[in-house]
Amino acid sequence: MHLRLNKITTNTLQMKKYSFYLVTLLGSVLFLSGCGDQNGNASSNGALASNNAEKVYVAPGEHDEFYAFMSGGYSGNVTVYGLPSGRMFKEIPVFSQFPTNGYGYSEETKPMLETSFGFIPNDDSHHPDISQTNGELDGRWLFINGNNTPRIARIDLKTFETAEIIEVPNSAGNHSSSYITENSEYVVAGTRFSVPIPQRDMPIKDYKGNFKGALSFISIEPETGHMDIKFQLIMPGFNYDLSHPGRGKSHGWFFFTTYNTEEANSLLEVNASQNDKDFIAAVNWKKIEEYVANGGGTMVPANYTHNVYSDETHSATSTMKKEVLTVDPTKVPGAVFFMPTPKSPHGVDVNPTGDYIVGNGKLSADLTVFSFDKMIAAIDAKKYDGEAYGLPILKFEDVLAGQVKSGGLGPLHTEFDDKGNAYTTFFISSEVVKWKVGTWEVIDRKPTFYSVGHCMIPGGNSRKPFGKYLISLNKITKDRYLPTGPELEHSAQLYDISGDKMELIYDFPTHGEPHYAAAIPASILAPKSQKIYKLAENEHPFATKNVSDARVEREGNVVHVYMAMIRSHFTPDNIEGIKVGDTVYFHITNHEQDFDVPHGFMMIGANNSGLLIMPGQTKTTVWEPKQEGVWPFYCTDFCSALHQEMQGYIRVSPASSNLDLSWSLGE
Ligand code: RUQ
Ligand code: CUA
Repeated sequence: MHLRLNKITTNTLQMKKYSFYLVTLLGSVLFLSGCGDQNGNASSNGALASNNAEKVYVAPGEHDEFYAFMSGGYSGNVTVYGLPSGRMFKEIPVFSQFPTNGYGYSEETKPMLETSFGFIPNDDSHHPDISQTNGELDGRWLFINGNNTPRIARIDLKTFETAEIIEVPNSAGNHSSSYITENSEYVVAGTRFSVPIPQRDMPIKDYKGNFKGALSFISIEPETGHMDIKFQLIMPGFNYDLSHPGRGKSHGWFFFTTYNTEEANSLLEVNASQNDKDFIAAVNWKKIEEYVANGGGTMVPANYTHNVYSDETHSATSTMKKEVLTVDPTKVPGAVFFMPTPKSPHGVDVNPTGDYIVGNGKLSADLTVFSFDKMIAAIDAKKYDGEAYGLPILKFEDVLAGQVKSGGLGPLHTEFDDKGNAYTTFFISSEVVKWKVGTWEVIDRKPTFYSVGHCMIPGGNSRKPFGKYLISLNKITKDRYLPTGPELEHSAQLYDISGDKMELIYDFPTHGEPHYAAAIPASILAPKSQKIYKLAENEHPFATKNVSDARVEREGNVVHVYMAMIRSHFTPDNIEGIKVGDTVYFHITNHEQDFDVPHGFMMIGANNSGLLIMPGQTKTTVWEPKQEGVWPFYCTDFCSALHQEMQGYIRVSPASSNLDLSWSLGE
């Protein structure tokens, strides 16, 4: 007990040091009052309460209450955790090649990573969001943005696999993404960097007034989930940082934060902080939808890929799309308004009823809360405070609902519980602050260790949050865990928010850099989780559905191996007649029809990843034998007591050899 208390005191001191460093760095005159409060809180830190161990303990064989999907940041992927245990269940490959199971390496999944720039092996994934029906999580799909090469991915929550990726043209730094409207009509993707539209060779100094920012509304087909860019709003050349949908009464609107309304192109850390206020852009997407339905907008040439994975063929296809519908917002009166928001806002968040829009000005101590009703009243009264590039600016005082005098520094993101409370993370003062929606009073604050980015409450971005836990997704990990050299995993912290005061109950490391996360009760997802792929429904063109069909075929220098696998044998397991210079495709079908019996495949010297093949599935890897000899392959997944026997040989002859193909079928 005593030791842990010391540890917390040390951490608090280091946190203060770190905070100080950052504040100094910012060269800001912001005050430091937030830290004083934290000292008091740290000594009554919830981690000392003995029953906290029970709160996070999920006994062996028991299941967690929530699934949490964490973005992987620069890993490009999504990781799946259980709450409250913090146990990691799966890493879902999305935008990155993943040698663990061959995603992005197998012939079937390579098309998933095709873009207009060619094949891209990775990305930076930021903000997952779960599909909704009537504003509540429905657990069908998870969407996430690729930030670097602008893309949106859809993950199927039956298979926990990436099912679709669409590229977003006219965008760069796809950050104000991938948020869902309350009936999953659209997943929205906004550009962070404004760029020349269309892209062209021009001087960077001519940015101002010439670069533009695209906000893309991507429709979601209600049955299949298939995505299609319905329209792109071509906005002024600001940076569009984050966004959230309206809900309830504000359904039909979407809110985007902007910064760099100065339109600086260099030294942004100084030049983009000149304006006291940037904007939250309020977009009436229903109005634009109507405009487009009546033939509005301009179809322009564009190149972007649409990659779709099929569970029937176990293969992805990549299609290059050639045009996109753009909309000039000044041509749609009543569609876009700017609300002035202090101090370079980062997150913009909408409360569960849809009444309030919270702007988190990251160079500020206060939060700015706008009223949706007041916004509509100001729009109806046409009370404007000038315009920016032809788009009306509303008067700050007219739309302001209240300000949260937080006492914290560097607010980034806000989430909501089901009891009318909001929770905001503060990066600089390293804390989560709980406040009351409507009275704007601060109710509680707890330190995070350290430098928190997003926080997340299951369903916190919906009409129906599950306000039992909050996770803070922290950037700095040092001294929370055993050191692992200079590179540390980031750290998540779990707070019990069921009472009046938040209690820190658990720490756990996360993979990559989780920005946002999304969580859902396990009771919604677990019963639907798919266990196998049915072999009878496998429509892969190279599937070997009967072991007797296993064979090897040559077409010139290309050899196709139709291979089947079942505990604990490959058919065929001996192949002769392969030659140096051949390209050999192994099309391997797993004949198991039991849950959790994958087999693996690796071939010595293959310049490729191995495969991990699920029951009923077919996957293909390519091998180019470079040396004569007899070369083994084997199963990489310990699948039975005879797993070590699951192996085979390939005889490779010189390029000039006349040896005919032959293979063993185990007769
Ligand atoms: S985000 S915290 Cu605020 Cu994309 Cu990272
Ligand atoms: Cu199959 Cu080990």
